[in-house]
Amino acid sequence: MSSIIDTTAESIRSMEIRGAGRIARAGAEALRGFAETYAGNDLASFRADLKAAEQTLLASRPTAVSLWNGVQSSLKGAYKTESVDAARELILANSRQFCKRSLEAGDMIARIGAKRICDGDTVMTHCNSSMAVGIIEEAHRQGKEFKVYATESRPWRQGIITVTQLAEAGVDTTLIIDSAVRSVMKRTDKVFVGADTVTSHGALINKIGTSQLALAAHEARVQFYACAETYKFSPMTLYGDMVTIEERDISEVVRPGEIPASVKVFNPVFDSTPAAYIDAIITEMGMISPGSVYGIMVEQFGYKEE
Ligand code: RUB
Repeated sequence: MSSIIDTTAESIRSMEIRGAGRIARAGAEALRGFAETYAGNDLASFRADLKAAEQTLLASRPTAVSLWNGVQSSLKGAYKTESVDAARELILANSRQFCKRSLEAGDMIARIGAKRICDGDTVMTHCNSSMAVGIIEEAHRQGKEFKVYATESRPWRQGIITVTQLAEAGVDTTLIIDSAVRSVMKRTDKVFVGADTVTSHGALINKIGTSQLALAAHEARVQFYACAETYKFSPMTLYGDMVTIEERDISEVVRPGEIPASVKVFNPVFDSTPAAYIDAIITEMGMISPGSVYGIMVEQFGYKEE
């Protein structure tokens, strides 16, 4: 196996590379590296090695469909070429195009979402989403005056990354612990969170605890926005597939010997927020309702029972 594939898969698995957009681009870039450095000329061997690379990358983290879409976009047509060179050229072009579109989508989402932040607002965000942070930074760049509450996001504490990024950008930022969400929601106007996957019926799969923010926002009549490039829409959910919720090792939650050996630890790292709790999804195609995800998916992917 190509070392770039193994190294990237391991970096994604260990969360050295994390966040749904970043892992998608990392998957695409790894396939580019694989294609660029592939030495042989035998088409059958190339296809077998490419399949193994694809599977290694896809197995690295199970929940974010962005990774699947990044990998599949990069491989489009690559198993059907008549030579290794043709496949290589195709993968390089596909991968570059995916990464470019991914970054452009992020810029567009920042511009669209920033319009939703007004002077005097108090905004809440969860975990560390480059889309949500991008929107907040853009609104700040535009000179709007508002403040942000960011959750710690146990156990990985990605909230520390968020507050650092926002503070460096000059945003008025307050860190809160996850269990303060309902209490602080009373002084919040808008919530912006990222997405790992959006299903065909408009449910949002994102960092564990997102559904609690949504529930508290709903109770407090606070607007709740999911920020997602459309490559986070899951075509598999059109065909009825469930999204796999990743469970990670208990060592991320407790130290060895900290609790009695008989106690079990359950560590799911994503949860599902029903469409009914989402005011809008901010995409590069504009602000859409969760109910319109199905139509966009059918347009993008077509409907074909597999
Ligand atoms: C990160 C997380 C983010 C989404 C979107 O989880 O849930 O909200 O991935 O991120 P983890 P982005 O830290 O486990 O990867 O907007 O950057 O794509």
